[in-house]
Amino acid sequence: MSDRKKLPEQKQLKDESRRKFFAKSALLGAGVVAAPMSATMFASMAKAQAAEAGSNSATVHPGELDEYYGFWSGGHSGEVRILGIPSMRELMRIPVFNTDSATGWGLTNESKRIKGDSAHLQCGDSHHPHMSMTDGRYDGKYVFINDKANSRVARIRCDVMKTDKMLTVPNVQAIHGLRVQKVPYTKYVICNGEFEIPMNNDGKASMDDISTYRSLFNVINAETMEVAFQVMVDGNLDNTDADFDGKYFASTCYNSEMGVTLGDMISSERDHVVVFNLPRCEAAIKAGKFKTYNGNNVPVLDGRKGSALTAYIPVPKSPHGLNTSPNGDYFVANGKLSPTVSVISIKKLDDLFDNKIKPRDTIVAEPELGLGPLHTAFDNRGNAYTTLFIDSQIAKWSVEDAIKAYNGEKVNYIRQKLDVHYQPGHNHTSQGETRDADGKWLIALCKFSKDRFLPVGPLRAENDQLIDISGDEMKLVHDGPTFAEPHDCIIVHRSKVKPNKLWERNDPFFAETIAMAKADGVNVYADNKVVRDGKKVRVYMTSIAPSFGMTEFRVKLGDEVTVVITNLDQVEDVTHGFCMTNHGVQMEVAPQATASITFIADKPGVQWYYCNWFCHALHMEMRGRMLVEA
Ligand code: CUK
Ligand code: CUA
Repeated sequence: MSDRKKLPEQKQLKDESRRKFFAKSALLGAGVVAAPMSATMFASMAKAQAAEAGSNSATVHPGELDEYYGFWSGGHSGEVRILGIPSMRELMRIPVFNTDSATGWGLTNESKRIKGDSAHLQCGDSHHPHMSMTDGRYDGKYVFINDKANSRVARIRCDVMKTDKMLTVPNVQAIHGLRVQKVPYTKYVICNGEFEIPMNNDGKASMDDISTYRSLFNVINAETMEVAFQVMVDGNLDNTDADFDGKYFASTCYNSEMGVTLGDMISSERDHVVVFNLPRCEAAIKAGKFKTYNGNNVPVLDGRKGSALTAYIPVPKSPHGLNTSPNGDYFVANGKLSPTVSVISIKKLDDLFDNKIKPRDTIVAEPELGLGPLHTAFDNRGNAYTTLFIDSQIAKWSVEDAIKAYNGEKVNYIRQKLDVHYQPGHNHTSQGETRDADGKWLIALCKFSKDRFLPVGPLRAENDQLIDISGDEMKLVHDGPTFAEPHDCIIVHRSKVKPNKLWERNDPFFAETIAMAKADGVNVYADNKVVRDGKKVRVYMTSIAPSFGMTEFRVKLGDEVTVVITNLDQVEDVTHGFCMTNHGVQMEVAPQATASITFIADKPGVQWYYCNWFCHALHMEMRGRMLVEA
């Protein structure tokens, strides 16, 4: 990962025009109307440069809306972020596996219920946000995200943009690659268990005999968010994607040796892509041909080499990304340690599963693109865009020409290589994982920003670069600093997403809290009431800008207090908050929502609570007292 000697393309361009400008101003003579002249000239220079940037405009003027929603993984921050594309403005953060101070995610009772058995975990590592689809097109319903750190999968409801389901996947460690079934609809979310472990992993089975370690492919029901079944494989899995026929899933495997040290993991020359035959897997489950492990009842199919449920296609060692072309013809496995990507013809998989051809016969191209190919994205004109991690470039190449070259024709399949800054991991094109790939924008998620932004200490931002791919040439148009760590993102046309403006009063998100109120004889929409139940106190109050329905309530020292707030405001964007000072209690209460939080009243005397989401000119005055009797 050496520094680039050559200046990046865009920088060269800027420096050149700057040099020309300085030459001109030198001719005009120093000091003569220098200030107004330079301002004007800089402005016209900027305009000229913007005009060079293809037919797409990345400029979104103040007050204008973006054409696309971007859903970004927040990496080891554990969250998901929403960006506007092409402006790259960050619009929202959706806390998922993390604990969030502003919204109270991980603190409120509603969020703890959703986090379920993992509610005590405060961290996560989100990698792959992907939206549910119907007939291979985004349907705007859910975004799914994996947690590599704690082997979880979560679902975000796109009508409210909140996490509504979370699942800890059993029998595996580290859920990594995640995608959705594209056709006929997202019945299943598919994801890879990355780290291999003994089956069972109870500390009684041998931990020294590495040959007993296994990793599993996981198929999760997208509606119930329960594991439908798992498939045991040889090797450990990395990334995955689905076809456009509702038949095959494919995963890359980077450690077919099943080594536990780096040296072991990269010893053999070839690893493989595992293809899963969904109809056969579903039939095997129906026929009861599965086992269970670790004392749970999740059905596990045996898909190791030789199984009729899977096919193993050898590819150069340590492949990483796995991407389906939007025309549904190919799975592309990205080489990582090999400068190549392997193009698998999905049409040939039927023959492979019927043993009519050999696994390598499904490979129709293996173009050499450059050093460290990690992920590939597609436009709607037959081009693929592959990140080259080591070369710090995006390689644009023609899939059909790569196939011709593989068949011995003398063609150059490389269309262009563009410098990015620096070391890109994932990339993604606008709607490029769906039938609606439109070939307008490409995002390169660069792992290092180095000299691209003002230095901010030893820890640096990463760099999400926006690239205009609408013309014949890729043009870099924007540098976007981001915090840890966008592994992956999707770009969804705004017509696909229809978020609510207010909460619906019957939303399941807080239904259990409403049920608790009912049992207490409280109508949360009208009543302000304190209910005592032994040492437990439930405080129900309404909020309407700029006041809480209750300006004081009394409890006893040591009581367990649950505060339930219902926001009666019906005005868009008037969110209230609730913070009990000195108690680590803070939460969001959006318009028409009910939210609750539980804590111990462990400090005697007057304890002020206040609204911490700015809601009114008298927002500072929106507060009240908890009176704690010792
Ligand atoms: S992985 Cu991060 S660069 Cu988790 Cu999709 Cu490839
Ligand atoms: Cu209510 Cu601020």
